[in-house]
Amino acid sequence: MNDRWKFRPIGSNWGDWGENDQLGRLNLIGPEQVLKGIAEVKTGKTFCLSLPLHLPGGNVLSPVRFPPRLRPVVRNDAPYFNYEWRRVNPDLLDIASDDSVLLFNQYSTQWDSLAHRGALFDAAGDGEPEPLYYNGYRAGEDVTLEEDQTTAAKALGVENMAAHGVQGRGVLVDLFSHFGETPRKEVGYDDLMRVMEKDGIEIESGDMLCLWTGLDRMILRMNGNPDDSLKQACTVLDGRDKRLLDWITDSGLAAIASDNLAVEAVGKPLPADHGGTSLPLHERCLFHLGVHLGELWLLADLAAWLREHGRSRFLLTAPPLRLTGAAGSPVTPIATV
Ligand code: UVW
Repeated sequence: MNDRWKFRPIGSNWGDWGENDQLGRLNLIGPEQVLKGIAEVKTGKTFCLSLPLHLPGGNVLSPVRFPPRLRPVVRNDAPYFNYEWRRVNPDLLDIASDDSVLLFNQYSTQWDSLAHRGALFDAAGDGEPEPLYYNGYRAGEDVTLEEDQTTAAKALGVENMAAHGVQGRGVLVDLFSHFGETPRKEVGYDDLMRVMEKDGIEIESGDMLCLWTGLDRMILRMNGNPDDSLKQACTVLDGRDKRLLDWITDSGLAAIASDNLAVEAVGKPLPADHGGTSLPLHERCLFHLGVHLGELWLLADLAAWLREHGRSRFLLTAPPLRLTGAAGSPVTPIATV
C-alpha cells in the first residue's frame, strides 16, 4: 500500500521495486548485466547509434517536433560566437564561441522517459480515473506544466535514467533482412518469434532489445528532405497483438529501441477494441512496466556487422542527457562488439 495508488493496472509491475520506484525495468540492469554486456566485447570496435540530430529533417514524421536550432549566447551586447576578445582588451588574441540550443527532445535519436506517456486510470478505486504515469505518479502534481509554460517531470524525469546509467547487454533483431522496406510490415508475436528462431536470437531478463527495421537507412538516404514514403515504409511492431505485449512482459527485457518513429505502428484508425489507447505498446511499456523506449536510433551499420559475424549481442552504453525534469532526451548510444 502507498500514498499514490490502491489498485494498479492489471499486468503492471507498479510497486515491485518499491513504492517510489522511478526506474522500472532498468532495475534489472545492475553489475551482473553490465558484465554480461562486457562479455560480448570481442574486438573493441564501436558503433555510434545516433543519427545526426537534425535528421530525419523537416516534419514528415511529426508536425510538432522540429530540428535543433542553435543560437549564440550574447556577451557585452554582441553574439558570443567567433568573438574576438580584443573587443574587451586589445592585448588579447583569444577567440571564443558559446551557443545555446532549442532542442526538441523527441525529434531524433532519443529515449522516452517514463513521464512520456501515461493514462487515465482509476487507481483509487473510487470510480474516477486519474491522469497517471508509471507507478501512479500523477499528472499535475508529479509531472507539471506551469502557467508560464515551464514543464517539469518532478518524478520519472529522464535524469533518473541517466543517474542509474544505461549500460548492459544489447540484443539486435534484424527485421529489415526479413521484411525489407516496402510494403510496411506490422510485426506481431509469431513474426518476431520466427525471426528470432531463424537467426538464433535469445532475449534474457535485463537485456535491451534493439529492432533494426531499415528506416534509418531511408532517413539517411533522404538527406534531411524526407517525403511521406517514410511513414509507410519498414517494419513496425503490432502493438495490438496481445501475445506480443505479453511476451514483452514475460521476457524480462529491460528496454526496447528501434530505428523507427515509435517502435509500434502509429496513425492508424482506432479499432473497436482499442481499450482506450492509441499506442498499446507504449501503454504496456512506459505506463505498466516501466520499459523505456528508444526511437529513431541508427542501427544499420551495427546490424550489418553483427549479421556478417553471426552475432546478435553487444555491449550497449546509452545514457540520456541528465536533463532534470525532461520527458525524454536525445541520446548518443554506443555499441561495442
Ligand atoms: C509517436 O511519435 C507517436 O511516438 P512517441 O511519442 O513515442 O515518439
